[in-house]
Amino acid sequence: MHSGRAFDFENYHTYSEIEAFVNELATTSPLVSSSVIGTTYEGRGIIMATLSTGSSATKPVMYFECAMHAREWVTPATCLFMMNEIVTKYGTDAEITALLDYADWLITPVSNPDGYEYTWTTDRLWRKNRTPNSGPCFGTDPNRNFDAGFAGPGASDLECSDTYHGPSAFSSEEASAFRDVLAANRGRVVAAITIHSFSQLWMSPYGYQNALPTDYAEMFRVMEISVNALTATYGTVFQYGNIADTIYIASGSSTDYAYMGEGVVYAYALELRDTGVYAFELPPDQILPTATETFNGLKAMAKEIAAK
Ligand code: ING
Ligand code: ZN
Repeated sequence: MHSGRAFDFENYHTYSEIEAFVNELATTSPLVSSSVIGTTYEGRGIIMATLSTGSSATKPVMYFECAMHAREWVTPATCLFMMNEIVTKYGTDAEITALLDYADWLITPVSNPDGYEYTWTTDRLWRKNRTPNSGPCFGTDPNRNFDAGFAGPGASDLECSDTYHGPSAFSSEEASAFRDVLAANRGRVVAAITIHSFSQLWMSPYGYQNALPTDYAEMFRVMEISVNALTATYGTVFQYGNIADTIYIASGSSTDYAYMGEGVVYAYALELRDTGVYAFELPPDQILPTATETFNGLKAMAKEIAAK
């Protein structure tokens, strides 16, 4: 089995470094292939890693995506850490081996590369993508741009707002790429996980309204098990529940779309460390602990799904 590369999780990385890492994994590990799931306004490819034993086109699929919001830097690091763990430990770690034998893991480390690049070059706290609007302000919030209560409460009609929903549902490449990944794997997708920071939350639908989905009991059951595994790692406390009551009402999100549009019951939105001390600028020495505890939560989740 390939031993993986000693990727540096002690520092944050540019989008080109991230692309190079994914491509290197694809070149060196038979478990990994890389693909481009969309092309952004500025022409960047949105790169996705498919981790698969290659044995079946009918296996369950679990989709994970990070950095739909540009400034949430600990999230791409976490997506890359998960890839690295799976590649380096498949075949030796019994839990990881069972989880990759159970499902294909599709991982998009940076859903919004134009915004991510902009946080490196120009504005560290940029959130949206970088599409021009009719006025002077740039950007659509991809996590308000999905066809799930689109343009409802908790999304802004104002182009200058950080939660601008965009001119129409799926107008952004970032949201339509996510939609297309789920559609391409229709019938196989058992989990869709969107990873944000910060606030230490594990959340389920709905975001667009306070009413609870019919599958909420099962969503909650698996959430609780996942959060317990996360917290057991280093004691980091996470709150959990439906999006609307746990953080705020937000319409047009990927999580509601995965559930409402594609019927994915294990549709979760995570908010990683911290609770506001460093906020989006989490010190690099917290990358590894954050990624480790998050992956422990997600492995516990995957194990529960596999056992259903
Ligand atoms: N928080 C998320 C946001 O898009 C969220 C919270 C998650 C809302 C999932 C709706 C659905 O506002 C951050 N930090 O971006
Ligand atoms: Zn976010």
